[in-house]
Amino acid sequence: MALLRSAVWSALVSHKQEIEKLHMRQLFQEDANRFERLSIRWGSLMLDYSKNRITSRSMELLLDLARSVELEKKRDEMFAGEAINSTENRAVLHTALRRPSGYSLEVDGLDLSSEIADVLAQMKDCCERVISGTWKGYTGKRMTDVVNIGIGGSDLGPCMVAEALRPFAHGHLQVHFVSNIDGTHISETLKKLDPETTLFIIASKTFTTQETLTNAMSARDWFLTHAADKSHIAKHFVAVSTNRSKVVEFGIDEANMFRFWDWVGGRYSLWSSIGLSIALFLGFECFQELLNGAYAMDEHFRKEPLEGNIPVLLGLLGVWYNNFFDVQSHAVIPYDQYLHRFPAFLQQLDMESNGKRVDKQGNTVEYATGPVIWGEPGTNSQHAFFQLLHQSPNFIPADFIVPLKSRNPLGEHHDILLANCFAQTEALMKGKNEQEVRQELEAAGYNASEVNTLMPHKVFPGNRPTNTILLDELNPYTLGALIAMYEHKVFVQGIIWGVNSFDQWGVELGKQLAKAIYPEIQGIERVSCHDSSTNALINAYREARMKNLPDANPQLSFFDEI
Ligand code: G6Q
Repeated sequence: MALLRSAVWSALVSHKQEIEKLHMRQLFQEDANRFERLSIRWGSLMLDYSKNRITSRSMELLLDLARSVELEKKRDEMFAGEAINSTENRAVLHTALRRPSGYSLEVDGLDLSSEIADVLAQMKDCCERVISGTWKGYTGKRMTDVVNIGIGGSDLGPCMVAEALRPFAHGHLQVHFVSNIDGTHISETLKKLDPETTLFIIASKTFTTQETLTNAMSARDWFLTHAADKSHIAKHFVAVSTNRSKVVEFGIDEANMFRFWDWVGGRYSLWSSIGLSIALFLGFECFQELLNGAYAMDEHFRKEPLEGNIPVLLGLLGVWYNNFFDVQSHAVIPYDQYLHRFPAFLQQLDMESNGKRVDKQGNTVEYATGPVIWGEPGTNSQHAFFQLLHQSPNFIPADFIVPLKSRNPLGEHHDILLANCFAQTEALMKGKNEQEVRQELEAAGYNASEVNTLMPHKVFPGNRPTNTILLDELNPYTLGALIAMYEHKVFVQGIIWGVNSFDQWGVELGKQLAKAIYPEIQGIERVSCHDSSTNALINAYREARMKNLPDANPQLSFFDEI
């Protein structure tokens, strides 16, 4: 592999061996300006990356690595609309969705700026009518609830943003997200709703996704059992899709379809009309602010020299640990309850983008292409898995995301929250050595034998890297910037690893096999055509199903026909 054989890669391998034993404690002691050197203030966001296992030389080499793969050229190709999604022969232009209109860029013969502006105007109009109550349901009542039915990229982004920005909601509408094919998800959601005042958004780029269409059909059935007349669907169902004919086939009025385009990847689509649920819940102005924040980060990513470029630095630090320290996971810990879905959103963004086993040319890669992303809000996570972050044999880098201002300034809560956050990054960096543990135990009155027994358990190795991302506050603008920051970080890493970050063939096989198994589950014959494990599992369910649903008949469902 060219990357592994490159001079800069070898230099990084040697450099890692040289600095492996260096402790960050020592690096901080030796350099009073370490924070100044290794932090960036960018508007209302600050990145502190000083608590990483790096020296100036590490950063020089990592930046050389970025240059060696022509990162800047490839970044510009993405912004210019080149078909960088090579396996699907598509441009990757989620950045165009947040760019102020008036630019000139054509894709597939369409003028992007005016296309996007048209859809934004349609979204704005819809928001105004629904929020003001001029959009009426079939009995003349205003809408009180919006249900977004979608999955993956058509769910995770909007759901995460709606949760994160809940304090900005105008309060005239509640929003709900249904994604799981498990009937529990839609059933429990519908229990809370009144069909006369509920607006469903069927959000599906392809409009062929089994889970979404099944949930949409169930929502439509539920609606029609109350509304009776199919003509009422037009007042209660809208669609967000690239597939006009399937939307119409489903029975949704074409006027209620919000389009988007092939050059918007699912996990990058919250900026498109897939964000309609966000705009309805928060108001169109907030949605526009989200776009503005993301655009500002796009501009930073596009124009800032690499050494001061936040997504570039974050991407390189990830590569440093993933490829040179063989670290296989990365934690994301938001110190903000409103960001509780952020790690789940990032899991898809990062792992679906770069979890690839071949490079763009189809060659098997011989290096890791991305860690497992996981996390939970602080401080809950401190009482759950931080034990492993502090004392497991292998270290796990972590991002701490921290709004300085609380939306709920209640007593001492925010001070305590932030004290915990800063204490954790300090503890992870410094650790507690044998001498410190010994002194502490002796001071507490333990005898020599007790000290020796307890000591190994109480030592913290430290030297565990973290990035801290401070936001002045969490608002639509800063959230937009934060999401775009991670999108570009993922892009940077994809370029270094040489993979296509914008396809997702890995999700296909399971879907194909599910289509094959589905009729077998409903059949009357025992299944014997798979491996013994799969046969046994299918048959166990078939038998349970026959007992639980004796009247169930094999039936064709909507998605068999598509
Ligand atoms: C995202 C993926 C995937 C996709 C869902 C939903 O990048 O492509 O998560 O968003 O499978 O697809 P539809 O929007 O087509 O229903």
